[in-house]
Amino acid sequence: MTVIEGTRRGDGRRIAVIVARWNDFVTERLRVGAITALTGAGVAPDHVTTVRVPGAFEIPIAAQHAAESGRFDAIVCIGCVIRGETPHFEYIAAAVAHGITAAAAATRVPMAFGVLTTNSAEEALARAGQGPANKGHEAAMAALEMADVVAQLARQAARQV
Ligand code: DLZ
Repeated sequence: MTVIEGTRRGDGRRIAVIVARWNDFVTERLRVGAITALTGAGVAPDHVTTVRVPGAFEIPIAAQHAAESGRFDAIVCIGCVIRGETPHFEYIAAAVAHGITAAAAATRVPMAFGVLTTNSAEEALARAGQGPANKGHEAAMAALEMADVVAQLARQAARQV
C-alpha cells in the first residue's frame, strides 16, 4: 500500500499570498498570520510574494495569474467577507469560493482558502488573532502541505512513465 502525505516544511518553496484590501482590519491580521507561518516553516522571505487586490471578488483572477506564471508552488488566498444587509455577501462568498476552486483546477497549483465568511466583524476578528488558530496561518500551512503532496504525486507519476 502506498500512502502519500505532505509535510509542512517550507524550505525551497515559493509562495504567493493574495490579500484582499476590503475589511483590511481583518485581512491584514490574516496576512501577518500567513507570513509568520510561512517563514516559521522555513520559506525564505524573498520566496514570498504578496499580491494585493481590492476585494475578495478579485482574488481568483490574481491567484490564477500567479499560478500561471509558473513561479509558485502554492497560493494562499486571504480575504474577509462580512454579512451585511445586502445580498452582496452571498454573491461574493460564493464567487470567491468557486473562483479559487476553478483557478486551482485549471492551473493545478494548490490554492489555500484563507477567506473568512462571517456574520459580524467580531466573528472575523476572533479568527484572526495571533497563533495557529489564525485562519491565515491555517491556510499557509495547508498551502505548504499541498505543495508537498503535489510534488510527491508528480515525482511518483514521473517514475511510472
Ligand atoms: C462590494 C463588497 C462588499 C459589499 N462586501 C465585501 C466584503 O465583505 N469583503 C470583500 O472582500 N469585498 C467586499 N466587496 C468588494 C468586492 O469584493 C469587490 O472588490 C467589488 O465588488 C469590486 O469588484
